[in-house]
Order: sequence, then C-alpha cells, then structure tokens
Amino acid sequence: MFNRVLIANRGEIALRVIRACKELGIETVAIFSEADRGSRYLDLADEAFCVGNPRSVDSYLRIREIIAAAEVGGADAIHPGFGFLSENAHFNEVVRDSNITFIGPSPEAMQMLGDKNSAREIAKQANVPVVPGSDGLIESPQEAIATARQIGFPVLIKATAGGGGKGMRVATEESMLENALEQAMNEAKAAFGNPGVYLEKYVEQPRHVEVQIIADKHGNVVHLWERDCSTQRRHQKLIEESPAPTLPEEVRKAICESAVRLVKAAKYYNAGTVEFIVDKHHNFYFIEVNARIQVEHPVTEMVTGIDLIKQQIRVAAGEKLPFKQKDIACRGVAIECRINAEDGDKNFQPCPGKIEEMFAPGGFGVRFDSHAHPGYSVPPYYDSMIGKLIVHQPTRAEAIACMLRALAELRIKGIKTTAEFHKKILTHPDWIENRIDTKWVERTLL
Ligand code: MV4
Repeated sequence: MFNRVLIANRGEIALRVIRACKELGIETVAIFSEADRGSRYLDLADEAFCVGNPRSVDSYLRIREIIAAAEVGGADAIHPGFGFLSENAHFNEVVRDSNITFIGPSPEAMQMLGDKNSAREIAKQANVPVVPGSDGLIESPQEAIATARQIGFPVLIKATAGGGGKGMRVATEESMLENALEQAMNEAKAAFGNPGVYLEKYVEQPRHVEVQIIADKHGNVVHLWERDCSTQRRHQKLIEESPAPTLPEEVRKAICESAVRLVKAAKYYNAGTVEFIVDKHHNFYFIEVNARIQVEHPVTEMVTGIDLIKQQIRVAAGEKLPFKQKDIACRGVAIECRINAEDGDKNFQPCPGKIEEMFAPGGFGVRFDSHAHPGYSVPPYYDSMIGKLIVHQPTRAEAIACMLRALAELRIKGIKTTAEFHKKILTHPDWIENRIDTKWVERTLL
C-alpha cells in the first residue's frame, strides 16, 4: 500500500480523498493555489504545497509544479480527483515516468477511451449497443449524407475529442448537414486540436443512465449498479440517484453487464463510469466512458455500502478486488443534490463570496460532503460546487421526503446556492412520477 498520496485537486473532492487516505493509514499531501491558501480543509492534510496563482492554468493544471510537489513531499501516488488533470493522458504518463503511481487507469486505456470514436469501436467489439451511426470518423460530406440517409434524421455530429456535451451539433434535415459538419469540424479543431467527428442518430428525450464499475490490475471487473443522472441543465448535473427509477429489472441487468464487457475489452483498471442514453422504449445505447471517479459516486456508495475512493486506492496499489459480483447488493434508494454557489433565479449565475453563517444537515440517512464552513470564502475561479447533499432511505418516496427535510435544514447565509432550486424539482409531480428526460429542467423550470 502507498505511504503518502498527493491529491492533485481542491475543495470537496480533495477533502473526500484525504478522509479515505486517513482511514487507510496513508499520509496525504495537498496542493493549493493562492486563491485557496488558508482553506481549512488543507489543515487535514499532513503537508500542503502552493502550486501557483488563482487561475487553474496557473495552478491545478501545472503538471511540472504538481510533480515537483509530489517529489518534495515524498508522495508515492497521485490521486487526480475529477476535473482538472483527472482525464489528461499526458499527465498520467508524466506521473508514471516520474515513478509515481497514478490512481487511475493506464495512460493507454485513458487515451483510447478519451477518444469517443475509438471508445465506440471498443463498445461494438464488446457487443455493447451503440447508437446507429457512422462507421468510424466522417471523411467527407458525401459520407455524412450517405450515413444520415441510411439512419434517418435528425442526426447528431459529435467530436471524437469532445465529451460531456462539448462539440455536438444536431442536423434535423439533409440541407443542414454539410454546413453543420463543417462547423462541427472547425469547432472541434479549435476547441480540442482534433477535427475528427462521427455521426449518430439523434435519440430524442433520452434518460441518462450510467453504470459504476471498478476493475483491478488482475483482470477482475465488477459493476456497482447504475445511477440516473437525467436531472441536469446544460450538461451540468443537478441531481443523481441510484438505482435508476424507471429501468425494468432485465434491462438493468443487461445495461450493467454491457458496461462490464466494455471495461474488460478496454483492459481498463480503476473505478470508472460507462454512460448510456436510454430511450422511452428502454433501448439503451453506449455514449462514453468517464475514466475517473465522478462527483456523484456517493449515491453508489450508499446503496452498495462500498467506499469507492478507498477501493480505488487499493486497486491502484495492485490489490485484488475483495468482492465478487454476487456480493454486491443494491439496498434502498440514494439521491444526491449538488449544492452550488449559484443563483437558481438568475440563470444559475455563479455567486462566489463569503459564507457568513452555515448549518449542515444531518440525522438518519443524511450525508453532507463539503469543504465549506462558516467564514469560508468561495473563490470565483473554479467550479461553483460547494457541497453534495446525499440521502439514503429504504424507498424513493422516503428518500425524497428525507432530502426535502435535509434541504430545509441546510442554512447557508452570505451567498446564493442551488438548494432552493432543488426543492422546486423534488416537489414537482413530473419528477416524483418519473416523467422526465435530459431536457426536462430547461423545458419545465427555466
Ligand atoms: C446523445 C443524445 C442524443 N442522441 N447522443 C450529451 C453529453 C454526452 N455525454 C452525450 N450527450 C448526448 N448524446 C445521441 N445519439 C443526447 C445527449 C444529451 C445528453 C446526454 C446525457 C445527459 C444529458 C444530455 C443532455 C443533452 C443531450
């Protein structure tokens, strides 16, 4: 096992990883930017290094500075958290070349799955359903037209270097296609340095279902069931829950088994997520793989009773998974609300600033993962998530009631948060009765 882990991240997830390390008896090295200097969670680490100025490019994205902190701090492993460098295959490789263990997949697996077209090819080989579309990258407008005629409109042009909704373009009819293709390729080249695009049939009103997996370095792969993340706005998830409330049992089994097949085919190790979209007939299609731990991992932890961060660290250290698929139960229902420093009444505009007063909810079945505290100043430079409120209850109805109770207890004074917006969602009949899709928030509440 590792002696000392450097956490190449900040905020809530840095705190979450420090906690897991402490329980494993591992020392921790934190990094911080000038904007996070003095943040109280840094005190929980054994050592902390400043890696630069407030803007991410000047601190949390500085590979050389982070490696130097790991070397000076004597870290034998680096946990990347999510965001920042967590899915940067070059960073992953530099860490390996510095004889430090990256707590994540191999750079090769990360590279392969980070390219959405090659991930799609692996899915096909593994007999995992993909959305009908082009056979590989689009080489010409003629090819795009031929493919679109075959699968029918509307179609979606996706950047192979994109992901998470970046670099997508819909074409609803043939006359739009050539322009859309050119724009998509130019955008992809400018944003990602890679103009490659592929085509898919546009699936209307899908739900977003993702399967949590964990794989060790000995070829063992298990799934930890699925999460529904359909409640989102502009590709920013607001609420996640497990299990997915609308999946028939046989579909659920098939989607989870598909995720395991894909991960095995990619020779992937680490925790990871396989994303699918599910149409109204419960057909599911592979979309992409997230080769990192995700924000919403706690809902899976609650229903399975497995600490994903501890397990992720153990597999990175070469340990075998201590459980088999049949040992992984899914008990009850867990829901997570992301608490962001944003104004839900003003187009989710970020609201950085000082938290004057704060009371964190608690009680039976309630978990609040947050680095925020009274007197903490939310800096304006980073993602505005300041906490995650997670509940776990026997049934979905009880989980909703528990979340509303916990949201009412949560008090944050001095800045606006998304807590009020969550109350609107959780009391809406469409949400309660599962009549939603990935565009529901925008259609109904904005
Ligand atoms: C799609 C789709 C419809 N049809 N692909 C958006 C993020 C990226 N992971 C893939 N995304 C989508 N791909 C086809 N062929 C709709 C979306 C999509 C979406 C997916 C998951 C969660 C939220 C979403 C919001 C809008 C669109």
